[in-house]
Amino acid sequence: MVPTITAFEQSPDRGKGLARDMRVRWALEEVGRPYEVRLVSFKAMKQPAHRALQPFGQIPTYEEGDLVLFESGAIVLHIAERNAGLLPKDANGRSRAIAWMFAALNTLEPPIFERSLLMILDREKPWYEDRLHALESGIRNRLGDLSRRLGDAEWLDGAFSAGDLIMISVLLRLKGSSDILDDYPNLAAYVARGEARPAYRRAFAAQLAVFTSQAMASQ
Ligand SMILES: N[C@@H](CCC(=O)N[C@@H](CS)C(=O)NCC(=O)O)C(=O)O
Repeated sequence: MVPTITAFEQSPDRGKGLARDMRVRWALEEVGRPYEVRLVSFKAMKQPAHRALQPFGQIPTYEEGDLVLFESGAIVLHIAERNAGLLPKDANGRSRAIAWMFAALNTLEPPIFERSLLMILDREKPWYEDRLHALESGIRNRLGDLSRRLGDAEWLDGAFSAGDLIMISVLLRLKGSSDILDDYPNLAAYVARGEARPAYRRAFAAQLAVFTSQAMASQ
């Protein structure tokens, strides 16, 4: 059965990989599963029909037969559990890969995402610079720890896994809006390795195509 995911009809970054359908597309590409995409407007996202799929009125969602899922991490975990290629075969290795998914979503993504929101919404506030500084110093602490753990390894724990997929997806948000990652060369190289994967490139192209085709249609 071909799953259907939802994505932004109008994305703030115009399909440059930051919206969270990207990580779901990437996971599906990694395991070789075709998928369909239903684009939703900001207005439609907040209507009851979409909230039945995603209680918070957000994207992405995932529908496959009777199953409806929300939360990008849960969706990627589902894909990784049902298809070969994103989780190690041994039980302990699987648990460790899942721990890295949680680390990315719980420990890294909150301050990184809050920094992005701050830069969009609060630039004019008198406390903007102080808050930015506090967030960036917290982010740098986390990146330092992550960088020391990764060392010169290719991926976080053995072969590429769903843990790397989510971690790289989260770190990518820093790339477009700062040069923070450049201070951690092994993390910058780690992110670049993720972006170079054919599955990532296919997913990125598919997300971007939504917006390039809209631009062409409006000409
Ligand atoms: N924790 C959720 C976050 C989902 C989320 O924030 N989605 C954003 C797009 S990346 C969204 O729909 N934003 C519009 C809104 O919140 O109104 C997940 O990982 O799926």
